[in-house]
Amino acid sequence: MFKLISATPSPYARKVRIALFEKGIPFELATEVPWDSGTQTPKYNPLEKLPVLITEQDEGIYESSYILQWLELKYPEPPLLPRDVDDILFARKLEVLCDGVCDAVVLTFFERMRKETQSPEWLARQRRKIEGGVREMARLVGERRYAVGDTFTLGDIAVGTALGYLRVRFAEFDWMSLYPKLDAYAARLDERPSFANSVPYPQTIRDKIV
Ligand SMILES: N[C@@H](CCC(=O)N[C@@H](CS)C(=O)NCC(=O)O)C(=O)O
Repeated sequence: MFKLISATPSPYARKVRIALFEKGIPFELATEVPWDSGTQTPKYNPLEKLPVLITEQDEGIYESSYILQWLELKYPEPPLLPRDVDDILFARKLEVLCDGVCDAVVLTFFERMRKETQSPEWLARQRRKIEGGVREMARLVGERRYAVGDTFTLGDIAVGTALGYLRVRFAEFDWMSLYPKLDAYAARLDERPSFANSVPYPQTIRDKIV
């Protein structure tokens, strides 16, 4: 059986959890704090980041977009990528955008840890990316039920997990009022069992990071 190294707030790990669930692939969930010295993450990923999907041969597969592609190629049914080439590229574009928003939230989280030495310029830059990224998500998803085409795909995984992460780590941004259609879309996604079973929440980090 697969094992997945995951963290409770991680949007990247949640992408993989949702893909595994939607594909009906059983896995053992290993919840860790990637920043703490006790984590198994560096044993499997020299970049020391989770998620890591560990195979039965004890091989670590890492980087959420790569894991999703790996799963799609090895376990094509049910597909999480659309069939049409332009639709595939649109779903991947959404993933790039949403991962970028999450990256900006992570950078904000750690900059805020610096307390009195934190940089307002750096925080403003990340905030622009987050706000601009969500504005673009709202534009790209529009009023559709699914982000791409008429079925659930990687596009929905990307947008839904990024928006879920904002609720945990960047709650001061009220994107729900700014983009009520995006909010309604996110609420529909949250009803899916794969989303409901992986609702993110904060973790206690014990080691010093920055
Ligand atoms: N681009 C990576 C990002 C993964 C990532 O940043 N994971 C965080 C947890 S949410 C982590 O493990 N960070 C530890 C570190 O950067 O050293 C992916 O999509 O998998």
